[in-house]
Amino acid sequence: MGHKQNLGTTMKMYDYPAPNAQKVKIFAHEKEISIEYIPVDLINHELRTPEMLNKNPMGTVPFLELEDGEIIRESRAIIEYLEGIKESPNMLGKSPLEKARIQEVDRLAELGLMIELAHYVHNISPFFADKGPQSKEAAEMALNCYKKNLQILEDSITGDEFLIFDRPTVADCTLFSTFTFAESIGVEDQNGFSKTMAWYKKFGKRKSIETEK
Ligand SMILES: N[C@@H](CCC(=O)N[C@@H](CS)C(=O)NCC(=O)O)C(=O)O
Repeated sequence: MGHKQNLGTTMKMYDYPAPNAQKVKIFAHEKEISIEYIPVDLINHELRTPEMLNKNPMGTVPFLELEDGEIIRESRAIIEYLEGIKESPNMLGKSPLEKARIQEVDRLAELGLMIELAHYVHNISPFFADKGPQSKEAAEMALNCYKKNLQILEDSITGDEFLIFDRPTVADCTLFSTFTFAESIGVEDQNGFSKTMAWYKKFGKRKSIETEK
């Protein structure tokens, strides 16, 4: 496998301080995979230049450019590629049941929390006002879903240091970047959940987070 031999050489990740990119960076730091991070000026539409759209027609970050020019889009696809080229530490699950359990928490963090926050901010923030109609009701509905899913998360945390099992998994990376995002848009509902917050504080002290800052 050629890509295994190229591990940590000159992969580039196009990057902006936003949750999907941050999730991948924390994951790569946890696995100690070295990547060159290329900052993209998302606010000034650098993702919409022909050169960038040629690399990623979706016009989003993150995307990963391999040494041979292959481009991998979608944060989850990048994460699976990184797990494939460096299997240890395992962060996506070893047995079928572990994989399923990790995926359950990760999907809750991504679809139940991160995406609801994105719906909320798209419907409330002046920054998105020219992107289409906004609705206060839709914003409120998204925030209500966010709060409901926080309770489900709180009840499902089985670990102390990590969300699930006794090691970091992709779910920790997704949730940490989601809460960073929540703080950046002024959403504080997560603060009321004690197990969740205890995890957030502990995970925030990891080297992967220090490196990410
Ligand atoms: N499903 C994609 C979503 C990527 C995404 O929405 N990225 C946001 C930042 S977190 C972005 O680039 N937004 C810019 C835009 O939509 O114009 C993934 O997980 O990689």
